Amino acid sequence: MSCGFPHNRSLIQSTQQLYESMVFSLVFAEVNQDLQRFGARVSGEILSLGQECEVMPPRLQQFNGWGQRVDHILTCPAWKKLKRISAEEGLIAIGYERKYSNWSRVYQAAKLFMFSPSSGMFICPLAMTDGATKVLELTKSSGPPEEAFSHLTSRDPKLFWTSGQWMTERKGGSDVGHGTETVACKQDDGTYKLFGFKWFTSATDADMTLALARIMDAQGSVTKGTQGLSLFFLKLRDEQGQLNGIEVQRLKEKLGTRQLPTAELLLDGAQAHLVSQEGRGVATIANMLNVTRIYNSICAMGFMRRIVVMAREYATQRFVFGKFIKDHPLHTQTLARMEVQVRGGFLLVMEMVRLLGLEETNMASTQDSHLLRLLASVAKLYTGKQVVATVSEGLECFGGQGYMEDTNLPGILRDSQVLTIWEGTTNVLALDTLQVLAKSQGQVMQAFSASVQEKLASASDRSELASSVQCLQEALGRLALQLEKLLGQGSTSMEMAARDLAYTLARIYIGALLVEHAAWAEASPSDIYASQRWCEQDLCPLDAAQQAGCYEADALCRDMDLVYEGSPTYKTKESAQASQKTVV
Ligand code: MFK
Repeated sequence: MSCGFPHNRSLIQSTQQLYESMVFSLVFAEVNQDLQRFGARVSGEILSLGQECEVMPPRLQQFNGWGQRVDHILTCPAWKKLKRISAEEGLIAIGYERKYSNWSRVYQAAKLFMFSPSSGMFICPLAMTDGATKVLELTKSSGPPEEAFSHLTSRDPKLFWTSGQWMTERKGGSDVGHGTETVACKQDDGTYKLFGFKWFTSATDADMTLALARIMDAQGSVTKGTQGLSLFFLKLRDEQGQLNGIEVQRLKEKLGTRQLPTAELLLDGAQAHLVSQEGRGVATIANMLNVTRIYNSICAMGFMRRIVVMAREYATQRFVFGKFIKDHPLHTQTLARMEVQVRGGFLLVMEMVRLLGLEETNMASTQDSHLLRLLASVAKLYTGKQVVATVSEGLECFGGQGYMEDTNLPGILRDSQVLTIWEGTTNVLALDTLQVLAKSQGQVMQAFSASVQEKLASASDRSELASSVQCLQEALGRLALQLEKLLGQGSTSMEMAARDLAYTLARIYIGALLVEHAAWAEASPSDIYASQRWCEQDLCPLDAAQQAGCYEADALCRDMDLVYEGSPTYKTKESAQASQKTVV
């Protein structure tokens, strides 16, 4: 009996693995067919609709011919068609129908990855729609929010709704706990009326939105800070098309994403429904943020893949200095470096989506859940930075043509720039990463290390990957050492290290994913090479900066002096403080 048990267990395990791989093959075959069909639609119909949106940006018609305030946001036919296509293709529905169980999110992300760089930024309303759907699914609110769920997940273009996400106010969009001034007044029927000013609302042609506000008590008081915020659902228009106590003040003039109607809104008694517990608005909308951050990363990878493919094909046609530019070694090296970034970032994004799928089908382990929370922030900040660098490099690959509007290339750079900003800037997300690590008291870091080690173990018998595995293991060791050191250095040092820490996590995790992928039986020699090239870079920038003394106590003072040398404002403040001290 005692020797039979392990034997039976391994038999059960291998039967289970066989079953899982059969299920996976069936899912893949079915999904792949749809992706092939969708690819043709993206490169034809969707691409030309996206381009039409770029040249026909939205307009605001504030008054009708009789001087009445109407605040109509006028979008072009192509924008409306993209909404219909999103419903038909199930771009949101796939994630919630869960026909392919935990793989549904991967399937959905693959379609979004294909759709996003051609979609004229329609990916933005989809991001917020998916995030809102997630919140409504989790909060299980009854009444209008419950009805909204079926619209958001509909495949019927006539029924399909998009959602907004209203967080940003005049004081900004990062510190919403202190910046939110919108108040909610309870009505006798249990609904609320919202009053306030939303400074940056994306895709304001949406059907509904989720918005943060402070509930005002009978004495007219509100609770300050994050714990005073609650989350509300509201429809933008009533059945007759009249705005719901909302005035559109103006559309924003933006560097990019001009296809999107982004507006400043005055809420003047907008009817709304509470969907979070009172005072739990931020924690509840965080579920939406995690989804929109994943979309942000998908969008970044979509743009990166698009520019690399375009630059690669151009290199086979552009003839200069006696040969095609593909035959110039330096140019090929430049493209190869970009290609490594795209392959690595893509694996990171898909891994995150795989984890999301597991979590939503109750198949995630604790390690998976910790990783998902960590990676959503790390991937957003890392891919947001990478896309700007890669697209900028990509434009350069076209020489002067990359700078010409009629090539449609500059628009990619403009649209990419927003990916570092919305849904949290790089530094806000770096601090969030720090918070995630600190709050879990080591569990998230443990999950990270264990996952990296598991991935590296899959390459243990591959000699061509040995040096990459070694580099990653060394980097993981240095990361652990530096984290321990930082713990003893205090909170200012920790904060100063946050960005380098997030970059270290990204580089090590992407490296592990590339190695795991390269160790796969069906990997190509280029997959192996890509993992080797990735691991040649500094995988632990945290270590290098710590060694250089960047996080030491006096580093902040020196950074301040360096940055503000010659600043008239800073000087004035300094002397004002000095004179105050003298007076005291
Ligand atoms: C292609 C993609 C297109 C996307 C289009 C979207 C366009 C929309 C444009 C915009 O709306 S831009 C607005 C961008 N603003 C942000 O992204 C917010 C940036 N700020 C943050 O991320 C802050 O960290 C945050 C406001 C979320 C919280 O700061 P606080 O007020 O200091 O709260 P705190 O104490 O950190 O968190 C409150 C609770 O939420 C805590 O839970 P507990 O109360 O239970 O302890 C946190 O653990 C939880 N929480 C915060 N972030 C979370 C989270 N939970 C899960 N996941 C997260 N990411």
